[in-house]
Amino acid sequence: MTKTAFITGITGQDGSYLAELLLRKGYEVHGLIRRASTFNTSRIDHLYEDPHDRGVKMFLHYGDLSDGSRLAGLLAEINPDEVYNLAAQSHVRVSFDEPEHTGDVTGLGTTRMLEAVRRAGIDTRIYQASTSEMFGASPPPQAEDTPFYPRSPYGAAKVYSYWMTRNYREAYGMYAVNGILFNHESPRRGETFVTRKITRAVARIQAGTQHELYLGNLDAIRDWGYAPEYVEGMWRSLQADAPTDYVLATGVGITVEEFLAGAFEAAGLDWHNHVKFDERYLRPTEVDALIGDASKAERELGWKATVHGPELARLMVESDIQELAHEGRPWHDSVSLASWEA
Ligand code: NAP
Ligand code: F7E
Repeated sequence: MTKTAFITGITGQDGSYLAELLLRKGYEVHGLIRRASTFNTSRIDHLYEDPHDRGVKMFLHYGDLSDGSRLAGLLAEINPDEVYNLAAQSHVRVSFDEPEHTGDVTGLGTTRMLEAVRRAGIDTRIYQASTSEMFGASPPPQAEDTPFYPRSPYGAAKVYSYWMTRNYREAYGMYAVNGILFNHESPRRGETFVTRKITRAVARIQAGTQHELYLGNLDAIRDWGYAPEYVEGMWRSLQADAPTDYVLATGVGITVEEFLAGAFEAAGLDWHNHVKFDERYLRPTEVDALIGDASKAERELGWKATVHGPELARLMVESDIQELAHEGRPWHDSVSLASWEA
């Protein structure tokens, strides 16, 4: 029997990789997209099929996490086996500028999804994209039982979503799972997150079209993994017999400066010659160190991250150099995913 999945945030980094994965597994995939005045589907254009053709497996629906009645209508109509709630205002720094909007979408948006499923009365497994930002000031290593201490409006909104997901599981017996995701990156990473900001700049500096790169705090430690591996972990989390929450992380933490050095080295450059400080990239409250303990996911799901730190920096730099050389090329990744297709 063909399984059906509904993905919010399908146009984002993770949504695009997850859509690919589920299509490869034979799912019918439905995605929520926002109406925009310009095209916002560049990450999934290569998956698009004309809905007039026969045998189409991917369908896109306009909607927004701020619109509960639309979500309820779509959930009742699609009746998916699995829902992946990946949509969010996901930028930590921006959440300080837009705390109310972040609370509405990243926080209440999750409740709207959960409530839409509950009211539709459908038998659906739900994956909530929770985050290591919920741990905030709690020192590493962070695991499923580490106390939350969020340090941003984004982190606080995700803590609310985390508890709503658990509450719907406990109150209504719903199969609802939190994935506590540590940072994960890729050539499709949004251009204003620090890894991609760095790797795009490296490509431009090497090409001679950019000379300086302005950054904020270089001392923060992050546990950076590779996004395609994390969407595999999301899917595995929904295949378990019983719903429970899982940390997904590499277990390796490096500083922003170490990632920076690795990225510049990958192009034969020295970051000291190009990087300048700009305080606008500092956050009012910073998360100093996130290093995850994903042993539960390894034990119960057989999931283990294999790409991190310098290798990740290298593959993102290579991709940005190629992208600059061949503007408009289709998305491509340099690490084989074959081993993840269980
Ligand atoms: P992303 O690239 O920023 O994608 C976010 C997605 O959410 C986009 O598709 C965006 O649509 C959509 N979206 C934003 N506001 C929306 C709204 N009001 N209604 C409907 N859709 C909306 O994020 P990502 O890196 O793929 O992350 C996926 C999820 O995992 C997010 O919930 C994020 O908070 C969480 N997470 C990510 C990481 C990470 O390191 N990547 C770590 C922990 C947790 P547009 O394309 O139209 O903007
Ligand atoms: O910052 C520092 C910054 O914005 C990483 C999201 O996916 O992961 C992500 O959130 C670090 C921070 O990611 C710049 O201060 C220095 O310490 O790439 P980022 P993030 O804040 O860790 C979590 C797990 C999520 O859930 C989020 O959705 O880098 N940093 N200079 C900078 N950061 C940015 N963006 N820009 C700079 O110029």
